[in-house]
Amino acid sequence: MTVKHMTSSSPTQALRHDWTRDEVEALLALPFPELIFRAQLAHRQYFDPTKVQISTLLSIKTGGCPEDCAYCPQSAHHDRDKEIEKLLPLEKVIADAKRAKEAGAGRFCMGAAWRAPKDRDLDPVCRMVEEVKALGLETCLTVGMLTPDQSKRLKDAGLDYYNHNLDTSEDFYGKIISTRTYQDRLDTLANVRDAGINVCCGGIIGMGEDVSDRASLLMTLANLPTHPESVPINLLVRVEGTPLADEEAVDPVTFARVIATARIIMPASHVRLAAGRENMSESDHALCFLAGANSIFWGERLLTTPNPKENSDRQLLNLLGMTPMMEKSEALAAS
Ligand code: SAM
Ligand code: DTB
Ligand code: SF4
Repeated sequence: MTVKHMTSSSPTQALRHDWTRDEVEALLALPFPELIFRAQLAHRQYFDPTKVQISTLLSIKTGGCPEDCAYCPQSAHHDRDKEIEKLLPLEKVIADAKRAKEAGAGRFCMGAAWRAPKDRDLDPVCRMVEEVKALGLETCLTVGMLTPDQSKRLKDAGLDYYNHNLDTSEDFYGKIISTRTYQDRLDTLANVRDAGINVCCGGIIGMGEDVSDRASLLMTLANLPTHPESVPINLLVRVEGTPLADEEAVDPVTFARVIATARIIMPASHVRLAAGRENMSESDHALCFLAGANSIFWGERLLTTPNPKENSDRQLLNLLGMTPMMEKSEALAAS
């Protein structure tokens, strides 16, 4: 039996880019049932709420990164005895992408532990993008800061999405990263957007930020000239050896509030329940989907840390009566 999802009865609202921090903070603080109701109305204006976009990650260059991001297991600044890997060979990337496609992924996201690629690094990366695209997968890349020219080269290679997170509020940023500025991040996002590549940009919850930092991050994302097409909301993976290893855990309702608020203020974007799913129960996941998340990473590894196995994600989607969104056209009217 096919069940058509109920759409919202109100007409689609225009996308807003003038949110204030107070407005976003007020959404985050709504009584939970009211917040979830509003998020569901927003979700149904643009998407089938039973569909989930599926991406798979591959770390194409792991470890030894010169940046000092306090959350990241790949930073060379943290005292971690981890092996540094060189850029993966093209054949390995193609084999992994084929496997991801067979497992049901629609998008393949390649990440490198670089501050910014050198121009010569981009030659092999462009080949990877071309070959993954030729398999019929959407391509996504996250390799650090990009110049306008580098962004254009990647667009010409067939890159569909570029992931570059703002991670937190501008005020809190300096407590987490000292080797680059918030403006550096915004500049790369503008270069990527100007090159005609879709933007994937979000942040991390659970780094010791307060509720006004969360509001400020979400406000900045929604007030970009165009909403990011994908908004990954990561729950901090507390990795031993990183400065944030002992941060306090965030409760599932607080996390779902962030997802619901992102859904309300960026209703046409894919909101991804990104890192941090490994320790979430089925009901925690359900809460996030009810709050408007409609994208996940699929496959047993994120970049360096574990993610739920495909089989347990299949069981989860079956339990919830949800199915993978295979076609871009399945987003009803995403901008
Ligand atoms: N080096 C590039 C950069 O920083 O843009 C690309 C790779 S970086 C690992 C991609 C993103 O992963 C970061 O922006 C951050 O949001 C997320 N991330 C890294 N470590 C994380 C952790 N321990 N928990 C949650 N998210 C994390
Ligand atoms: C994003 O927002 N989350 C992904 C992806 N974009 C590149 C990365 C999560 C990394 C988690 C820590 C790790 O596995 O190393
Ligand atoms: Fe490097 Fe990216 Fe990790 Fe920061 S988040 S240390 S830039 S790999």
